[in-house]
Amino acid sequence: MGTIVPNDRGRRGLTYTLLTPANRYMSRRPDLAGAAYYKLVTPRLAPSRFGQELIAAGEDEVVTRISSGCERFIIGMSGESAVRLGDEQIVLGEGGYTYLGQTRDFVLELAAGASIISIARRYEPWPGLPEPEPVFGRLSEVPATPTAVPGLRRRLLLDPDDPAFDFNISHMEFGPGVALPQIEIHDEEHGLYMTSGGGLYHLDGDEHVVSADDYICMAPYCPQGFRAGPEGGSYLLYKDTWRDGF
Ligand code: UGY
Ligand code: MN
Repeated sequence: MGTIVPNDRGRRGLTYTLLTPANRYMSRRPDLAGAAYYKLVTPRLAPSRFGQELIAAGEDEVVTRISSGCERFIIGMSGESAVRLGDEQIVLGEGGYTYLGQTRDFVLELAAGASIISIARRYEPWPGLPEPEPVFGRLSEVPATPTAVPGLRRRLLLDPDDPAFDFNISHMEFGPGVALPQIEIHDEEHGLYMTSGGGLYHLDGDEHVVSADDYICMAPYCPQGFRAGPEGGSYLLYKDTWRDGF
């Protein structure tokens, strides 16, 4: 007997998953009829405390009201997308993003063919700190700050010094051959979406070739490291922050 079909790098490890475009499998939701809807991770993948999804409109536009009781980060990946908050329409488009606290109800609009990534989690309040106000920004306008590693720059899309946020989103940008300086092992979990280039990802003792549009979910304490390939690489990184993990 031969193999069923060749696998395409997708993997479910004990402390991580790697989802490639060829391994993703579409889900359905009543408000997203006609759209491609991929649940990259949900809290059903224990012990994940967040969800991340990719929504790509088909031939029809998507207009849906979101009132889930979660805080959300939404970033436009391609085409024309927008968020309507009360009377205000905030255009996202490629690289435009928003953070909306969990008490905000809003309408998400995607033109035909547009796509977005959305991240949601139940907000973990901290005594004395208010829910963060809505944030609107554009990836290209966030300063890319150099790190201790030459050739590695990081854009922080939410205010890293505001402890009211219980997560942050970074855009990590690696020059050709540039690597993280250590195999990190930490309590915070990650949702990682490769936005360009590629390289080699170390995940809990395994090494995987990764490229644009791959997705990795890392559980707490998943050993992790990355070296970019000859064209460099970048990824969007969710990381919980400012809380004690309990
Ligand atoms: O901030 C981080 O944890 C980051 N250095 N991790 C990663 O890129 N895998
Ligand atoms: Mn990390």
